[in-house]
Amino acid sequence: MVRQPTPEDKFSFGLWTVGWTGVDPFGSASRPALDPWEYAEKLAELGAWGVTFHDNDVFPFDADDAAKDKIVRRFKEATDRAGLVIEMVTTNTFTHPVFKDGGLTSNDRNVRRYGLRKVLRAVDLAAELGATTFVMWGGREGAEYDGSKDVFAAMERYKEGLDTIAGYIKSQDYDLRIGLEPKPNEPRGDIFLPTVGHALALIAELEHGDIVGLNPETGHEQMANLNYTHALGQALWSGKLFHIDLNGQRGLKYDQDLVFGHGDLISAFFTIDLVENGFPGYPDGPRYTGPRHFDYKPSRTEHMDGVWESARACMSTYLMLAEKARAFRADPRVQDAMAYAGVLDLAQPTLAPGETVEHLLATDDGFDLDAAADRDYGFVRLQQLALEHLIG
Ligand SMILES: [Mn+2]
Repeated sequence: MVRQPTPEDKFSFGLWTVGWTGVDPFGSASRPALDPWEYAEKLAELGAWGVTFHDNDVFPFDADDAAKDKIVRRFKEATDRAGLVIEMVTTNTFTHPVFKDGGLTSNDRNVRRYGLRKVLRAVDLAAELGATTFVMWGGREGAEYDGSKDVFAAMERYKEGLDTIAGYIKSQDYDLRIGLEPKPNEPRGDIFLPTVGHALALIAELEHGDIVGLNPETGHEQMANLNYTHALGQALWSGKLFHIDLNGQRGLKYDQDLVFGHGDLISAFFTIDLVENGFPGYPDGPRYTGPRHFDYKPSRTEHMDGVWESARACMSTYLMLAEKARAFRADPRVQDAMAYAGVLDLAQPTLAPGETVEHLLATDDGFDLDAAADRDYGFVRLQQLALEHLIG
């Protein structure tokens, strides 16, 4: 039996996750909508540490300043009372039809200016509520038709928008970093920044890229048939893993947003192994220490009881996998298998300290080509040991 989650576990949930009423492109709501503070209070009761939200998860798109202030104050009081941290805030630049061609990269300049104002106001709100991450998921930044978008211009505008927002954060002295959330498609046919790699490449071109990093989501990478754990690994290596969105996805289909672990379980195991235990060859290497944030949707077949059950399931799956990943690393058979496989040897630089290319070219190290070609790696045994720990 797995232990109860506590705030020390740093679990957090988007309000839009447990707050999803089941509206999808084919069906209307299958559950009632509660007030934002009701979701927050219940999440705290379940053992969550934090909550996150889009501006319009808390107040309606058309709320005036007075109505906005009132509802935000009430929400903040409820989270304070429940002991919850508002760790991340994000903007909705996808629901309203004005954003049908994007916010920062719409072909319509007036929409881009409007979108930028909406994002900057949400940045103010994030700072005011004490959030330290500002996620930007550009779900409508993209196209269905290649002829409809000048991609060079779109990258220019994306860069301009991000630098404007990051520059504003710096000018206001906010303790806030931006986390870009890549996704390959849905709702647009093709979304800009479809993968973690694309986002890293754009960040490298920014003027204020030092405070822009990533918020990779399990299912978003897996929808592109990519390896989520590798995406986290490369983002960590780049010093850009600012936030994570954990959920479940089963293969190449629509964005399922399943409970964490209800998709590719062995991939989830290695995700948690990386998050909890770090890189095997670098005990002092970069680690992810941020919130364990879930971005999933309780299936629309579930009543409210099932909603809370699914939130519990995300946390309990995480805790079970963390326990199993620790046991995996501590198992002497695993350590032997890792040594046999050469996993730790990869951390050794290929050239000796100070060695020149000329020296490398002048020697053959007495290299035995046939023996090296004949080498066994034993990766299968290592993987089976992981499976034993996972389900044995
Ligand atoms: Mn997400």
